[in-house]
Amino acid sequence: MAEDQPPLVGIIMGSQSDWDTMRHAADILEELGVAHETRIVSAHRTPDRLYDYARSAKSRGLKVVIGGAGGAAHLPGMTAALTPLPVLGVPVQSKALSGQDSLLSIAQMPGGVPVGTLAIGKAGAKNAGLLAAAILAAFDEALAERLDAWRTAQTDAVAEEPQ
Ligand code: RP5
Repeated sequence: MAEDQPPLVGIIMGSQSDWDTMRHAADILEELGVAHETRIVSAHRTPDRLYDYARSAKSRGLKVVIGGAGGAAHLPGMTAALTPLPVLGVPVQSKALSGQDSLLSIAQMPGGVPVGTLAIGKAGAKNAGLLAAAILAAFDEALAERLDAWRTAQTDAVAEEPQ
């Protein structure tokens, strides 16, 4: 369904090595039928690609950008500096510091340039997908109903007693 539509959410990540984490954002958007694209865009290794991506994101029809990076994780912040779109940041769990470095790099933005920072790792990527969907759902009743159904199914799946 969503594959035929122009992407509304851009999922970008600093490296191929981030995909294991960031695919959880893509999976949720897929499940909810939200058209999205995925790209490797590194703030440090491909700065021109970052500039082009962020500068053109809005005019290409994207509504939300999810950026995931680890270590000196400047990707979400630099993206937020270059686009007026809402940017959600996912701190990828780094080897050296378990993602504490990523978290602080993404969360500690200067006032005036916001990045909506999620949790470290898989939970953060999943929640970034859900949050992007919730932002879009404010203007899309059909998506709001799918998101409600997803949340109800999650609630119903919680057993009262451990097995
Ligand atoms: C960051 O450096 C990426 O976001 C990644 O999390 C981290 C390590 O990248 P690789 O050395 O695995 O490519 O830019």
